[in-house]
Amino acid sequence: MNDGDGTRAAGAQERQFGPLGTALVIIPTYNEAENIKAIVGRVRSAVPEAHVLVADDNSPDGTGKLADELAAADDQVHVLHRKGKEGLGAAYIAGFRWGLEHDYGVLIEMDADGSHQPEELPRLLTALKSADLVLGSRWVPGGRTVNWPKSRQFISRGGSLYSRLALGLSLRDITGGYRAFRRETLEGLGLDQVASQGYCFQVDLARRAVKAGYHVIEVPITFVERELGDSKMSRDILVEALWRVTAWGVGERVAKATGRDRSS
Ligand SMILES: Nc1nc2c(ncn2[C@@H]2O[C@H](COP(=O)(O)OP(=O)(O)OP(=O)(O)O)[C@@H](O)[C@H]2O)c(=O)[nH]1
Ligand SMILES: [Mg+2]
Repeated sequence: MNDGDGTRAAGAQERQFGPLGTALVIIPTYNEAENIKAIVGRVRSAVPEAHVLVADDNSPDGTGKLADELAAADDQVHVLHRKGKEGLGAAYIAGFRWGLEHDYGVLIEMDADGSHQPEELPRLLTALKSADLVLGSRWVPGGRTVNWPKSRQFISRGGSLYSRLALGLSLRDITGGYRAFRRETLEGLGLDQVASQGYCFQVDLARRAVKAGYHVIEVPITFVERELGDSKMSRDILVEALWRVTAWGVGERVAKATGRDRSS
């Protein structure tokens, strides 16, 4: 479905959706000392009713301590300290579990580096009123990237295209990490089985959501290249994503051909 403003939906059904509860914006961090204060401040201004959870993997640059200072000054800011660097997916899964335990109704993924603009959060939340999962999308009409090198655009578009074809999905931005979930969606997906590394984590969550019949909407976003701090993207993360997506795609085709459904 494409409603004309770039918003696209997969798994669309005419359904009634319940009210959204309080939102928790989960921000995973590894060495984001230069960014953490600004991003938390921007989230608090953009959606004052939402809470923030910083999920820090014991960053050597002291991001966790800075987050503690923000939390001490604001009841709506929380920090999850993890032992060491275990990857973005593991940090999100821990953050999701924390949010579900603390009864939040909406769980949001957002990077710390400013690539995901907090000012776009109200649009994601509005879309979630009639969806199970909203993906912020660079690759639907109206979506765009700012200052992103051509090489990264190529990898991102290529990765989404390859995932779309391999997995038979209609989504445009499958690797993106600016997303809003209803709590029921995460509960229904079963976090135990989600692949936890790098971009695979995002692809796995999206494909599981579509496969489970959830109503997934893509909303255009403007993705801004980070200005401060270092990227944690690596060749290993890309290679892992490539082979895993291929394995999932082959697995699904084999399952279809043999009439068996294997959902992992
Ligand atoms: N807790 C935790 N956070 C991480 C880890 N790896 C990355 N992050 C965070 O995840 C978010 C995305 O990481 P980035 O390095 O910006 O990755 P990217 O956006 O794909 O790459 P760039 O476009 O180069 O910025 C940032 O907030 C990181 O600090 C990790 O192992 N643990
Ligand atoms: Mg980034």
